[in-house]
Amino acid sequence: MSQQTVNGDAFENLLHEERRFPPTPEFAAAANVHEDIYATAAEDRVGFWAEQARKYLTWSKDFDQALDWSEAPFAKWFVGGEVNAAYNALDRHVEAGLGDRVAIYFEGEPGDTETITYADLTERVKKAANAFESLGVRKGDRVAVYLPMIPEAVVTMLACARIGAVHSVVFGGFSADALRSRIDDAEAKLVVTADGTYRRGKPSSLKPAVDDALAEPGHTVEHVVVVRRNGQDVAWTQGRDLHWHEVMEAASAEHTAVGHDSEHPLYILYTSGTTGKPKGILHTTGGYLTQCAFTHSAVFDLKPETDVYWCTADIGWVTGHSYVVYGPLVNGATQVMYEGTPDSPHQGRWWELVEKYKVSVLYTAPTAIRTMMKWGRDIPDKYDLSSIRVLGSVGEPINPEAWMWYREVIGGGKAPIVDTWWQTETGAIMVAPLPGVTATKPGSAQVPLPGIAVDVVDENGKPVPNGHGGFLVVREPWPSMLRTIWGDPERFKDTYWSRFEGVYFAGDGAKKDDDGDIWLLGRVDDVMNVSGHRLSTTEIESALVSHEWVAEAAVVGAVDETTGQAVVAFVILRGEVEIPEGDDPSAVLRAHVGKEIGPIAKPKHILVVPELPKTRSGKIMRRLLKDVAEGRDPGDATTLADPSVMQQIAADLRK
Ligand code: 6R9
Repeated sequence: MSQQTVNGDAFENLLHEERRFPPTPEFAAAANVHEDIYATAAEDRVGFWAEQARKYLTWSKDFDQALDWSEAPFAKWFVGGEVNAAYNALDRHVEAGLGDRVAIYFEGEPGDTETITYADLTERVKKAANAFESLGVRKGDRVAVYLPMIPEAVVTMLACARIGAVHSVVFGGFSADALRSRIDDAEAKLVVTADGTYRRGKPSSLKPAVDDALAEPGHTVEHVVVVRRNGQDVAWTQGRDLHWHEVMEAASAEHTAVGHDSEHPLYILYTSGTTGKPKGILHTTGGYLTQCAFTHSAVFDLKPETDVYWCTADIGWVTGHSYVVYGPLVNGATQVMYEGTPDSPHQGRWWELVEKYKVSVLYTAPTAIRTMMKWGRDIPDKYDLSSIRVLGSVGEPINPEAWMWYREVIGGGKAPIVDTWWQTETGAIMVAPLPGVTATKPGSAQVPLPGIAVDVVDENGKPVPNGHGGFLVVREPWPSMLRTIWGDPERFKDTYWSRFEGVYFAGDGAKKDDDGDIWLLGRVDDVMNVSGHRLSTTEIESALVSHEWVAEAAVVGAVDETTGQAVVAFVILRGEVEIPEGDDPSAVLRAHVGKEIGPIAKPKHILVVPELPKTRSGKIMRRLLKDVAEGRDPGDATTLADPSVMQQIAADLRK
């Protein structure tokens, strides 16, 4: 049976989650949006988005048509409108007298800090816009960005947007080869990078990878602008390489933003497909900004005057694009930006920052939460986290256990948690509770946002009834949807629009519970088939993590002669647990999964490991674990945050 089939019986073992956390009356009363927003959006979906576009953005030319879907699946939103992303993120706040408001509290890993107001940031972006133009970058040209989490990353992205150049941010953790293939695919004219950064207290370099990437001729890059960050020695190619500080010093601080067409490309961001070369996801301007700003305000209940917001995502990830750069700045938020790792110089670094800046809205990933759980609650308990009033989660399903820990330990038992489902392709949040409206439920992303038509369908594209699982789809176009795959419109149609007629196929398994709330079950290729029973990796991982010994778990289906596939689990135990003498963790955990889900779900093997292989965006690389589970040498591990993890696991298994 194909791995890509999920049917109504797929998830017989649905989680039964009875806990509910309604908003307090005070929170609900003061919230940015209320219950009636769902009905308003349902009445006139496209009109609703047109209203948000005019509410959240300043258009230099108003649009005539909200949506043109006549060439579906190629959408055009806010047709005829003109808008400048950088003007919306910067100048207009300064013009409104908010120039002194802090835009970014930057905290470097070594402890250096910078407080950047909206006026400062606007000036820096104007200079960078002039500087890039002086290097020959024109509207429509592509600029590759290979930078750490430093303010120059934000400045670069907004400077590109200002002049209509298309940025393509590449993770600082990616190899020279990965960088080169992305530079080539987008035909980038300029690369902006840094000498390096700091990771876990040590300098970590970036510029050498750019040099390697550009060593072979045949590329389109004319200049490389290099930010001096960690001061390490770097090789220099005369004529090609330029120092950021020199270029910026020479540039004028006067730059007038002009509106770009609503459908003008804003950026390309590469994301890995199931096979083959990465897909260059293309986002355009008006629709993307509208949905980023709306969701940032509605889902996080952001109050720009009083909140201090912190999204821990790297700008190399879509979350960094939509919820570090565009959403928050368009909304005039004050935010924290942190360069380094959460355990440098100590495991309380994040909580120290929350206390120091009085962070009130925190947005992070389940993998980080589970890591913090593993380190133990006594670490966050040392800090004053009472400023926190909303907590967000993104990137993976959040297990109910991690959700509860997040709520209790970080949110003081009162901050609502918003579990936000979306993708690089969707551009902005699609499914999430609204913190002043929805009674939240641990582990579920729950409800499509107003104006978003998400559904769960069976193999034939028919909506599943409550209590059943299937595929997550989007039925109607949405403003921040990807417009195409860069240079490959056929692949765009094949990948997303061919599985079911006329609807967007997200590639995620999902179920509707008895209340109709949506639970995400991982990628459809993460569904296992054990003796004809369909099991989701997420469900078994959730069951494992619900055991008090377990901090994190990853489950894969490994080929098995008798059962088709067998469940193999990799677990990290919590630092603080003491396992009673004579207890075998594997046996105890197998029994626990049997009790939580049913005997069929019991992993055949449970391997206790020190770490799990993860990408820098925090997603577990199950492909590599599958290789190990099936006795193969795991292949390319260069996209891992820590490539040595696979060696550690392999060494452990040989013991
Ligand atoms: C924003 C982002 C997209 C994939 C997506 C899904 C998983 C993201 C999730 C979630 C369950 C959530 N995912 N958020 N799964 N619950 N709240 O992560 O984009 O890097 O493109 O990944 O991440 O599998 O399809 P991206």
